[in-house]
Amino acid sequence: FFFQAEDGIRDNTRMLTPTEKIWFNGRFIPWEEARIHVLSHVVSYGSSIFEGIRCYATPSGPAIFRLREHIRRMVDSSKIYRMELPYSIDQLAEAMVELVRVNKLQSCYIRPIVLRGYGEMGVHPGANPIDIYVACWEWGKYLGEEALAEGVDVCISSWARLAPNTLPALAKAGGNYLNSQLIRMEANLNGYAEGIGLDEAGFVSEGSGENIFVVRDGKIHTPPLGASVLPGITRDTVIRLAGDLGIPLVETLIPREMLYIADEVFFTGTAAEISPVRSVDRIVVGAGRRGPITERLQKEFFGVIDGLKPDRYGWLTPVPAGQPAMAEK
Ligand code: PPE
Repeated sequence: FFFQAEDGIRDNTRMLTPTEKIWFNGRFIPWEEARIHVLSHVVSYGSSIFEGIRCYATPSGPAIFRLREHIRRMVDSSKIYRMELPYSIDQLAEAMVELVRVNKLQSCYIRPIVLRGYGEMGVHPGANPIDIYVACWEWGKYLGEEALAEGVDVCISSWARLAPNTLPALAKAGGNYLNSQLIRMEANLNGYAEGIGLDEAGFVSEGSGENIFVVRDGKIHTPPLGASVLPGITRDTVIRLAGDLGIPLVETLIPREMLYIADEVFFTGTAAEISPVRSVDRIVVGAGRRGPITERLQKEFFGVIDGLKPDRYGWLTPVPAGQPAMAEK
């Protein structure tokens, strides 16, 4: 055996519950048929890019949060990796709306994946096809049910984030998540909910699957894109909401010890939403529970996504009820 202790992350809440259909290269196929060959380029070389998008149940039906912004980041990721996408942003948006509709879900997590497929072997992607899949399923709270109210205990990882000029952090590529896996496994094994990666220079970068924000004296700080962070859609959302609420916010380099002396720390992400952090390296952050600025931002955020506050930025794409417009082939 390689390992001394149970890592405590094998819980049932992560088990996938299949839905009916998955979108594959322009048509819907049954969930079970969305398979790839083991010698597909992506398996050996990590050549995939993906997105994570949430669809929320609102009083007027299901609505996808910031769909176009997610698709735009997917297009950006594919451009960085020289993967030509054979579909337009409009076609991809329509596919995702239809996917939620054919699977008859009120709320779900949507996972588009672009991968280099099967054909040639070798590092150079060559003539391997670029295949696009979009799946969706019901996904609960990422860092546990209580996390949104109580906050989570986190640590600084001994693993650093991707250094510039190694793997591009602005791309949401499958391969980047090897780094995330190391961070997350180490943190969970040591009894923390999540780990925070520092950038190559030693400044705070982000969590294994979340951006990070630090509050001190009423001002919010978040690392700039140059600190090896993913340009998070929720990060952008919080920046906009803080502006609206008149809370000062700066994108600036954050030294590690700033986390220890912060009044509030919180994560943002599609899966994690806005999750407070109550301790870092066993040092209590602020009062050791969700702080007032975190709570105000959560209220605003959940107000919009639950359809209870006006969608003043047009962030919600409704999923119309009724017969699917796109043929189910
Ligand atoms: N940083 C990383 C490394 C990251 O993976 C995410 C999302 C974010 C920041 C926040 O980005 P955004 O979702 O656009 O606000 N992580 C996705 C995948 C999580 C997973 O375990 O899979 C997510 O939250 O959907």
